[in-house]
Amino acid sequence: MKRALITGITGQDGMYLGELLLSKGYEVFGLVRGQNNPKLEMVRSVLPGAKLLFGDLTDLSSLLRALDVAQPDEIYNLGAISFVAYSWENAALTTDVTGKGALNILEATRLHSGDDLARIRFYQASSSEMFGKVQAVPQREDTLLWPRSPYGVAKVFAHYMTINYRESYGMHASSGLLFNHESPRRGPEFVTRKVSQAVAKIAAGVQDKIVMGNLDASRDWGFAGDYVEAMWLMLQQDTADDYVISTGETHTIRELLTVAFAHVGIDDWESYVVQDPQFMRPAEVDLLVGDPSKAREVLGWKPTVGFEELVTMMVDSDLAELKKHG
Ligand code: NDP
Ligand code: GDR
Repeated sequence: MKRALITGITGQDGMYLGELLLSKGYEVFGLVRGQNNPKLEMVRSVLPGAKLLFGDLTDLSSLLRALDVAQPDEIYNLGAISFVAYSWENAALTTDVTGKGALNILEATRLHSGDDLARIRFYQASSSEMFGKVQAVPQREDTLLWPRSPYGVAKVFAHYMTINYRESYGMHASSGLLFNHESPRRGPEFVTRKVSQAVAKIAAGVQDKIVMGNLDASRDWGFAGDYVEAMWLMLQQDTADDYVISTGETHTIRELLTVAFAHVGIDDWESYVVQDPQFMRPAEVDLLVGDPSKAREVLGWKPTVGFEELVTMMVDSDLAELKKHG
């Protein structure tokens, strides 16, 4: 039985990845920061077989302790401060967790591995946000990185540290340059879930407006369930490498609003949307669209859920949630 340690198991991806690994017969260990996290209840119900260990990416000794208990064959570093807008408010903390936290877990893995440094397979959650002010369309593994947020800068540091540990120590460390991926488990602060929740409430007559930021940005949105499969595939390869994971399609926030509102029978979405500068970012990433050819050719990976299906799945889930709670 293989053993895996997931940091960020209480997040959207952590839960999907945990389900995938449990279904493949893995023993799953998840790093959690404390008892008071309201998401723990959901983790325990979605991942009943997972063992939760206390630790924090900013605390190297806690990571070493977790590795000692878990004795993992595979480590998935998904833990991060991941909300881009928040990263301007807390740039230093974002750097510590999202950037230096990755270095801490790489270093803990190196120290724990002993003489056989390629024994443990390591996954780093890199991001399309690293492309920032994009230097090529579509973006590929070798496109120049130009991050536009403190979060993006921290992810670039973590990305190159992962490559550096692979090149310096021969570690089996791979990095997935994942484009935006969403699901009914997406945090409510991210734009897709903010829209799906608001549209469900507007359709139910319990909310009348949604307050938004920039509607012109374009994102390459896929389904989180598909994307965790790509993470696992990367660690099953003989050689560690870096891969873009995306759908290859891009859509604006306006298109997101159009599809979500149309799904509940509302065609004039503009009458429900208010723009407010508080949701505009100091620097925006205008256009993301990834080229997933390498992942398709080497990993045999391809997305199964398209944009409209993803948006309607999220709206339906929020409608069902509202109904459940009366
Ligand atoms: P979430 O924001 O849903 O989850 C983030 C996780 O990180 C949570 O489990 C959180 O735990 C944990 N975490 C936060 N701070 C720390 C810390 N100091 N030590 C340990 N863990 C911590 O993110 P997603 O699931 O959406 O994303 C997973 C990873 O993939 C992240 O690294 C993200 O940056 C990256 N990514 C995500 C993309 C996406 O579109 N979803 C695209 C590309 C990359 P807690 O519950 O305690 O706060
Ligand atoms: P992003 O996702 O920044 O791409 O990072 P988010 O959903 O927050 O924003 C996407 C785009 O929507 C615009 N936008 C708004 N965004 C939010 N959150 N709220 C609004 O009201 C709003 N109005 C417009 C934003 O300006 C932006 O252009 C996500 C995170 O999961 C990162 O961790 C991950 O690395 C990247 O995706 C890839």
